[in-house]
Amino acid sequence: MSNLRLYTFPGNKNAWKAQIAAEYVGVKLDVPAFEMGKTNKSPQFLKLNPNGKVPTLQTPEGAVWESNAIARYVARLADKGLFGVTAFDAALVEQWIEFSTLNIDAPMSSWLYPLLGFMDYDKKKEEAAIVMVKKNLDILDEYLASHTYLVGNSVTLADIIGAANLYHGYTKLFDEAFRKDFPNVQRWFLTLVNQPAFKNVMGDVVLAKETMKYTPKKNDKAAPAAKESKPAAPKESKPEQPKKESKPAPAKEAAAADNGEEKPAPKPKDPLALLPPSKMIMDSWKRLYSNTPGAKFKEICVNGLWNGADVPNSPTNEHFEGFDPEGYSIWFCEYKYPEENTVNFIVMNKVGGFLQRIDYVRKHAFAVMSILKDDKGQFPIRGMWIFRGQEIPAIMQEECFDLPLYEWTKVDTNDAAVRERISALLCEEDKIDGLENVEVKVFK
Ligand SMILES: N[C@@H](CCC(=O)N[C@@H](CS)C(=O)NCC(=O)O)C(=O)O
Repeated sequence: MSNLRLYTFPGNKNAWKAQIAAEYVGVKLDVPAFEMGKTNKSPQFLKLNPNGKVPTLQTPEGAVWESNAIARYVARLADKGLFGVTAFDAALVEQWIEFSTLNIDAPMSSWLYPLLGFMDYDKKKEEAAIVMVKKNLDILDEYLASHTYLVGNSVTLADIIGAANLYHGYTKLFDEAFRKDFPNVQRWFLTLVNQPAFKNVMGDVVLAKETMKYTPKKNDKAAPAAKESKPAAPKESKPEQPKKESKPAPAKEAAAADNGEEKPAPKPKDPLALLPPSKMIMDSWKRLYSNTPGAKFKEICVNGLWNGADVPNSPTNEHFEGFDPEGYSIWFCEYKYPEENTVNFIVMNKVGGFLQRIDYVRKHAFAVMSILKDDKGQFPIRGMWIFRGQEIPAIMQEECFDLPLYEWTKVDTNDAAVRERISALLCEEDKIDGLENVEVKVFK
């Protein structure tokens, strides 16, 4: 047992910086069990690092976060030359750390993250990022033409951080043709990652066969060709497009209609507000869902969905009237490309991003999205949604580019098996469809 605990998910190149430094200085870093999105958002973790990010190092004196700071701290725990020998060496180590972080890691992240689904893809931004990466690799390549390591004649923290920062480049982005332009950087990188201290942490490094490419999804707004096309219609229904008159009138027209007096354009009408009134109030359902204590969840909330229920702890003694199949519909959804979902926190970000992007439909929708785990190491995403009306709200069909990535099935709410599955999803049961229920995100 060490008195240093490094919080990270496995394979985090930012955590490797400290882990490789620890190999050189002969220090042990414990890596506790960690679940992205859970461990790092817990109150205990946020006391260590209010950013909720990893890596974070817990030491007897307190916590350190930011991977370079953690690596510097670890590298100073014993003098093994990781900052060189002289003050000038130490300055060069810092120089190359800054260069690698700001001039290589930053543009490389702008290139890579959209390909991994962390950010929206933009071809122009990708091109600009590649230009920056190449420009800075040129500088590094020229320097390494006459230097074995970045500073002095042995490995320093600059090499450790530099190589960690290039890991995703060499394994995902730089194909053979790209690598050929930077022979000295490649020689230096391969020398480092084949050192036992690096290998113990990083494992075998396999160079990219081809450059990871952006694969536009059908109707993805980032894909230029898909811009004009509409999302695919859900499986069992043809959703209505919003009526023309629901679009805002241009400001000029509105002003003209008012005898030349300037007037702001009218707000677009909400087509769902025009539906016949329903006894079921979406907000009331959400309060029932949120206020029901866990121990009584099935009895009060799930049962209440079908039969109505008093909302627990309601200061106004609110009663939820129960599901109204005429005013509302329930849908199951399933992500169509589970083979993409192999890293759990990326999948969680994918679902979290989807739900954040549809804030505009909150009044009319409720969802429980489960991230499951199958025996192929994939994370299927399946969920249940309640929508006002009989269709997926038209605004969502127009605006939401996540929608066509899922198969949508409107369900028969009188079917006992359907109700059973809705109950399992709402209750966040350990197994959904026989698969482990790893994480649940709720839209409410
Ligand atoms: N500049 C930071 C970056 C830390 C960071 O962004 N960590 C990501 C994982 S690579 C994270 O913990 N994200 C979780 C979140 O943002 O909720 C460092 O080098 O440590």
